Amino acid sequence: MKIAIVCYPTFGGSGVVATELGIALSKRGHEIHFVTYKQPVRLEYLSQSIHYHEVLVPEYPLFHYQPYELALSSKLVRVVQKHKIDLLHVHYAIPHAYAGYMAQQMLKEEGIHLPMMTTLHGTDITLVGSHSFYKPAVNFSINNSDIVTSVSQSLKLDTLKIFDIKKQIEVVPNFIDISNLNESFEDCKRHMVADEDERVITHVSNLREVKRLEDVIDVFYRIQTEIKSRLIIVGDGPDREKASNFAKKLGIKDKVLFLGKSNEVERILCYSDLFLLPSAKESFGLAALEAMAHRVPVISSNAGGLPEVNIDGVSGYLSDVGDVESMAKNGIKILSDDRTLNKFKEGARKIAETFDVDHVVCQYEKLYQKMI
Ligand code: GMT
Repeated sequence: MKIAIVCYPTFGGSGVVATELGIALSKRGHEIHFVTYKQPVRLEYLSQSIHYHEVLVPEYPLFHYQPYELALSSKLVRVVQKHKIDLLHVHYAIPHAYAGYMAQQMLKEEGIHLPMMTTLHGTDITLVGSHSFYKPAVNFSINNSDIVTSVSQSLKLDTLKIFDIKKQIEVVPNFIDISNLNESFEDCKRHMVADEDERVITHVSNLREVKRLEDVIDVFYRIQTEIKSRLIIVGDGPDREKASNFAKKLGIKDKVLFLGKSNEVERILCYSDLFLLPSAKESFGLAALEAMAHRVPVISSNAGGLPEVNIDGVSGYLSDVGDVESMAKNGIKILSDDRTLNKFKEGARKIAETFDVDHVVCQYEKLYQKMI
């Protein structure tokens, strides 16, 4: 099949999933066309079966806001016509499903039918999409997609609760390509961040309010009073400074390392002993799954789809949002001796294997078949 994929090309989970899906589909013989404003960060190689089409939005003095949706839908029309695309798969409803619908309508005028699948990722529903500024347009574009998928059962229920949805929503979970993990670093350079006798605790996100960065710092603060450890924070975002100030206030600034945005997450996970994800909302928690695939147990909140990914007592532990005391207690339990830590490391990997790409990509392929 010839598939056009629209996504955000940044470090966010929805863009990562869309990119990994495109790569996996290309390996299975499909021709993939990414249509977005920048080459996706995880898309390292272009080839005969993976193409990238850049959406350009020229500046014009009249525009206070550049009309990205217009440029995207026009680009989609051209890509579909030129490459004889069979179907469109948009990731993150805003504004992709809306632009996809417009492209569909324009192509229809020319007698071209372009089926569209919309995958809901989380904040497009629970945070941004539910705002009255966007809600009618999001509701409309979900109802006008040929197939709608969500990345967890919890997100499906949230969507049905928040919007007036007249369509069936299929749950297709996020995935990880276990066979393609980079696990055999000769030297993952652990010594550059921690001493031999310290545990390494990691958090990876875009450091936004929803990730509850202060809880990350607080949980770490409590753990390090009992277990010699260090906190590595990967990613960048608006809450970085606040979190750094909080670490300073607690007197642990020298034990917390902010690494910023990184393409080396796998190398960092290779020496991590524990992953923290205390989010207020999390439709799935791809960052947690990536940690688990690298045998890193997860201490998370029980928000949204996290209980579908992080299995309490096996791959880590779940606590109520904001219950830093319970999170710290569970972290200490996991880190206190090597035997327990290794048991959780294996548990994390076992659960991650159930989300392997091979179990998931075929679900998308079946839905594509149904759609065309
Ligand atoms: O939350 C983020 O950091 C980014 C956001 C995105 O849209 O890229 O992530 C959402 O989609 C991911 C991929 O499906 C999920 O793993 C995240 O849980 C989800 N984030 C939220 O629901 C807050």
